[in-house]
Amino acid sequence: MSERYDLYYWPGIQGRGEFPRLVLEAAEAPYRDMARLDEAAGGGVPAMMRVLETGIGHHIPFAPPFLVVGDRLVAQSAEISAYLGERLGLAPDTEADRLFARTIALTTADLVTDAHDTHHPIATSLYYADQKPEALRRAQEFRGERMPKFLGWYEWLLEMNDHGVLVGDRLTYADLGLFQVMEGLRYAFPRRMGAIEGRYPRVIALHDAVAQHPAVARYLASPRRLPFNEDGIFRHYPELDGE
Ligand SMILES: N[C@@H](CCC(=O)N[C@@H](CS)C(=O)NCC(=O)O)C(=O)O
Repeated sequence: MSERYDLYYWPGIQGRGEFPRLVLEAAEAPYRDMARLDEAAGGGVPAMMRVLETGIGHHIPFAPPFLVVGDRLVAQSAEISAYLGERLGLAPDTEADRLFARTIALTTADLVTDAHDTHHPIATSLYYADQKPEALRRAQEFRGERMPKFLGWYEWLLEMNDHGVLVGDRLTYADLGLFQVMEGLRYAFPRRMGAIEGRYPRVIALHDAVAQHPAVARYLASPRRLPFNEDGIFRHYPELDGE
């Protein structure tokens, strides 16, 4: 497959762009990370805005991340990951498993939104400082109810499958997504994760296996992998964390 993949997203953060980016990196696919390409070379925010305003053909994405491959445009982090995974050998084989991999990726996207909403429970357009009381309540609920519910579900899927992956018998984009949320949750909620992650040994084993995947390990050690920060989805505000 010699087609080039152009991934568009905001520069400076991992954010939701990191989900398709990990698929491209794990598959060692030829891709341009448009967020990190110089504006002078046709990348950066202006390039992203151009596609958001004019689309590719009549296909206009609602929000980044989105992927452009020739005359095709795909948006939604889970949908891009599925598209790439299925083309690049990081998806299961059977239709039943492929559908379930999509189900997992979409559920992971829901978890990402829940994590985002801990620091922006009222409006993305407002500063965190302007919605802090609501954020404190939302984060408490997220830590107490949502984190164990999501992590327990992943653990259960791994318990049901003998292959050490969430679906099918080899690593897929669904597993890469779980790796990324584990990284994000550990960054944003280190105290909570320290208190509960021992309950999910299979999730941790899969996270560690992904980190050791040769192409992923090379990517993680490279400058292409940005550190988490307080502009992204997973933010470490100590007051939102707790055991
Ligand atoms: N469900 C979408 C959410 C996309 C999204 O919320 N993108 C953010 C950046 S992470 C954005 O720039 N949104 C602009 C907006 O919603 O107006 C996905 O998973 O890709």
